[in-house]
Amino acid sequence: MMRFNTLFIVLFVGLFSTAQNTEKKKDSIIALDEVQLITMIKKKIETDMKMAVSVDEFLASSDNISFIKRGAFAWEPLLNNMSSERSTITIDGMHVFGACTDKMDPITSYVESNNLDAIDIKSGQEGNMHGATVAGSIDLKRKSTPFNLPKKWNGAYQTGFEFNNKQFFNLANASYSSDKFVADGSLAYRKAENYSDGNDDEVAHSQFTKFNASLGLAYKTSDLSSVKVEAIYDEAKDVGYPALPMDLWLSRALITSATYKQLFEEGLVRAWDTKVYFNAIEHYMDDTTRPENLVHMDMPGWSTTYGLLSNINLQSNKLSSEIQLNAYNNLSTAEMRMYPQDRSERTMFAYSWPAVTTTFAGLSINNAWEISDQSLLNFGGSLGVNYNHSKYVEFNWIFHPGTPQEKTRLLPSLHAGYELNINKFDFSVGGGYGHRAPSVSEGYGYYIYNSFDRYDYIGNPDLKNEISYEGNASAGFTDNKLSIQAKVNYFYIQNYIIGRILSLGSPMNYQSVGVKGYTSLDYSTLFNFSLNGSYSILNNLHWKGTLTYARGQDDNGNNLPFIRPLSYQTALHYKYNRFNFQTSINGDLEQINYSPEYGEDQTPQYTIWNLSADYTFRIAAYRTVVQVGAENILNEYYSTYADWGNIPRMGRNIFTSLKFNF
Ligand SMILES: [Cu+2]
Repeated sequence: MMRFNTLFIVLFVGLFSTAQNTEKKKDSIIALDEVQLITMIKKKIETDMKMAVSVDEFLASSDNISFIKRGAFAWEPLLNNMSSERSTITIDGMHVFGACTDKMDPITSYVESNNLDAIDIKSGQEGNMHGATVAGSIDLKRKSTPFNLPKKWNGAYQTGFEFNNKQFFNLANASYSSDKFVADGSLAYRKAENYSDGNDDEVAHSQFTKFNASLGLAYKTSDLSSVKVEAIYDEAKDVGYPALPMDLWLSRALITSATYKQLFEEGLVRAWDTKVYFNAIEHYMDDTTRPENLVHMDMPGWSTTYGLLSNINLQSNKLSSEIQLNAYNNLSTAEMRMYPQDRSERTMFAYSWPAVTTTFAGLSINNAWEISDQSLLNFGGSLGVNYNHSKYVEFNWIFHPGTPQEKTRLLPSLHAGYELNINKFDFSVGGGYGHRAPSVSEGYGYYIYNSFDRYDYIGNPDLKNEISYEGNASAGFTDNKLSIQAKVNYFYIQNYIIGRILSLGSPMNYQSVGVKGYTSLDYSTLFNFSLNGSYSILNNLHWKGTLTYARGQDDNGNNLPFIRPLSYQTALHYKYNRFNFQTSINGDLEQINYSPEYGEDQTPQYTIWNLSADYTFRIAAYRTVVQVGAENILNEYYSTYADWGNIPRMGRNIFTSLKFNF
């Protein structure tokens, strides 16, 4: 993969030619990139507690996201308490698929907080815009500087140190904006050593190193049109996964795209965006750092995706619509090579992903109809065709003799929701229906070792589509001091895909206790509830709180795994002159509804207390913020319901950061 190195140099040169800046005033500009006809929730990529967060830490601040953690790096996001196969995770609508059979590399691990502008999370079938889903969608929105800003150069540099794992990070981003030309670039580097838990014991194999660079160049081809090319290069090296029996030696991603955007001043069609994209990921695991392994396995994986995305925005008097065509082709291959400890001779070779092609094409339509000043109806649907092909089908034939090499599925989706605003109250109610295809592992995986329940997993190409029926509702109250909002959703998922013990076959990994095959349960149900409140106690003193509860059960009334117990967060924010002080307490109650059948044990309750302070000042013309804080101040020893193998979380962590805005 020589092209990675060339690209790296191009990015580097590109960035250093754009390294000085002035302050950003984006709000006053009406620009090409600001046209968004269907409203989106936009958030700044920082949390109340911490201004220098990782993408994972930022996502964690959303109340419908939880995480499976296999260490300190690359957490697997769970949307609505469902595993990542059930959501579509995209970068600006582009599909990127991880190359690790053990989920060491969710897509969120290939971006950085300084090349993102926002994360757009949609629950359930409302998230069908980028493809078939059950849980919803997470779209990572990259920074996109508008044309013709009053100040041509903008940027920021952020550095910091976290004491617990000696993490040192440097994040820089810069943009140039002129009448005809825009450039956006970012560089990020993080290096961390092993972290320590609440007993001050070092958690071995929890270090990581990550480098990320991105570049976007846009050119205005006419008053109302532009072209843009973008690239992200990400490299993670020497990443430990304390909860897994192996680590990561190297993971590299190249994510590229070219976009043509046309705006229209009048008429029904207001904007038309077309993007072609390519991304390639390579992933090399390493278990030679673990002396306890008697047999070594190399398990490299590769994932390559080509795609097309075309989006039209339509606007008539009271109705705005978005129509999107998604098409992509992905090839996922993973190998398993086994060696005895002296590595002199290879003893076994298998494809854990037998070169599986997934080709998807789908059309989605979403509409927002303003019925009156108080009420809005959102409705939409999509239809997709999903095609799979397994090149080395003989690996699938071992457990599913004679299964066809190819499989085509139709994936429909429908949703509708009604929103009502009366004075200070708002209400919504909605429903959805949708199918998803099994993932590559669920359909075609071969002996994928799951260290959580210690079974080897076998895919089943003949699995039925998972079918979701969903209902949701919310109610809220907002005035200038108090805001309170309650949300619920309920999913009834037919043909729910999960691993079940197979009587045939013997385990291949020496740690594993048996073989599980992916099968469909008749159905499963999932319920999610959240309550959010905020209150302005004084002008400069604010309170915020969140409570979430979820329940998941299979068709026998048994608990589903990785369902978050009752959890809470409460935070106070105080502003004094140029100082900000924040403190928060968060925790989960005891996990009552755990699932021994799927490898879970009961997790006790925990409470974490955090504190931070920041100060804003100027160094010459540069607005500078310095922050100091501590997470888990009381050094509590804990692990959560979703910590793989009950690995303990980080103990007390003092963090510092400094940010200059140019
Ligand atoms: Cu891996």
